[in-house]
Amino acid sequence: MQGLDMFYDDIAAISTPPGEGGIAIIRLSGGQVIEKASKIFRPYQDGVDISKKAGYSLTLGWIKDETGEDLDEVLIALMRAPRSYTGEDTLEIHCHGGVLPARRCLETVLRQGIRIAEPGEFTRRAFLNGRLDASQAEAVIEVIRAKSEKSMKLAVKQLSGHNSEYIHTLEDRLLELNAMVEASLDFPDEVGELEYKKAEATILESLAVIERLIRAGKRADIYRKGIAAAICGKPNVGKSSLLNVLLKKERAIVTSIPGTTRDVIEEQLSIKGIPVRLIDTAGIRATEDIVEKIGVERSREVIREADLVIFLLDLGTGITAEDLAIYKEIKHRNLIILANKEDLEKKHITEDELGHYFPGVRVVWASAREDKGIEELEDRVEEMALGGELHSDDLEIMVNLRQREALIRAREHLEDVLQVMQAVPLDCLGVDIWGALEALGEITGKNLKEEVIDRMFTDFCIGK
Ligand SMILES: Nc1nc2c(ncn2[C@@H]2O[C@H](COP(=O)(O)OP(=O)(O)OP(=O)(O)O)[C@@H](O)[C@H]2O)c(=O)[nH]1
Ligand SMILES: [Mg+2]
Repeated sequence: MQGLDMFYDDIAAISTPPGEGGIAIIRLSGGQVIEKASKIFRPYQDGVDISKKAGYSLTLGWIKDETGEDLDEVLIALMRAPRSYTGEDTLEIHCHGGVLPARRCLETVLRQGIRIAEPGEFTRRAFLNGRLDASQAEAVIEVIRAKSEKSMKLAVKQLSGHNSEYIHTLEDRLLELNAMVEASLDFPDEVGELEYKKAEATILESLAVIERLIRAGKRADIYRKGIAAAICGKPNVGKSSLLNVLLKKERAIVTSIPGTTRDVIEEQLSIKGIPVRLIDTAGIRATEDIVEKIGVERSREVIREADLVIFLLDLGTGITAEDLAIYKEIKHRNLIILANKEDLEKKHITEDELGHYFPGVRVVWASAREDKGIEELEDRVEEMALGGELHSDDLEIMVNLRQREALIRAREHLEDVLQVMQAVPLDCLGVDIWGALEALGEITGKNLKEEVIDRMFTDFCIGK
């Protein structure tokens, strides 16, 4: 694909989000954009011509509208091919950050025979021009969309080429194996036991790496998408208090009157780097109050849809029939029990009772009011969210669905090689080794089909 860049037309888009801000940026990319922009730009300093300026330069001046009148005062940042985001000549117009200045500047730019960019088109060009590989290009949107520090960190690693390094190492290994296989074609008599052993070891090692990458992908998904956790329990157990202490702010009303929360309250927060949609619900009980009744119904719905349920018990009241009725509804869910109000002097629940009524459920002893045991709860939430995907040798990288599918195909090919290895001549293994290599190549973007490339950029915003 490289070398085609001269055939790409000139594109432009507003790269900053709509609305008011300090500045707005209109980004232009393509072979003629500097020339074209120079026609609508009046520099502050006489004699300055941006089309003559070097890359990485800034020029202050004015954008002129179609009548030649000054439209807005702007700063122009110039990046010349190939040292730009897209790999082409790129120019950014930094105008005042309002809806109108940005839109009017863009209109003026478009009048120069530059077309509006499609979503993700700048990054697509960066990929097609070899500035970023496929995995890195996909990381761009992950960085933009990151919902927690952790997912951002993972995305930045992907952007810096971390995933690709693993893939290249795997590719090197398999190419070496393939060379060995090919050598066996040329010198069949010299291929002995040793080669089989060596080939087998290489494949097993490669499979182990692929396995770890697939696992990392599953984990990363949780960091990327997050989970929904519902707090449930009978009235007055301290659900809203728990929401507040986890959020570290007084979000929900807390009173000693049972039935205080009547609606579902939702807040987004990050627990151990996992984006969590935390939902406080109305205390579940039979009630004649119409408003509360609707609230209870809504709570049930939310609890059904949550990935994780935090079930609160009150150490002050002991385990009641109400608790057991709620437990019956939720016992098949991903459950953590929080035995709340541990600060109370007199506790009416024992470990034995917990084991008896709620066998096999993890229990955290805590005080939402005094912020005790909350950290342990956070650890449990992390554990449950990652659902056994936690291993000490886990890779700290993000692997998206497209990449994971390619890894699974590579794994299948290598498993085939392993299976028939002893039965067929070494040279017959080449097909599957190449199959695995092709699948791995898709991750970094070698030989990607047009529609796959299209799909990669469907989530992007305009201007990126
Ligand atoms: N001693 C003690 N009291 C607590 C604790 N957590 C909550 N409470 C008290 O229990 C009462 C009810 O707390 P809420 O957080 O409103 O309980 P809730 O489960 O949201 O109640 P509803 O919204 O009515 O279902 C309040 O008086 C809280 O101060 C705790 O850890 N220890
Ligand atoms: Mg409440």
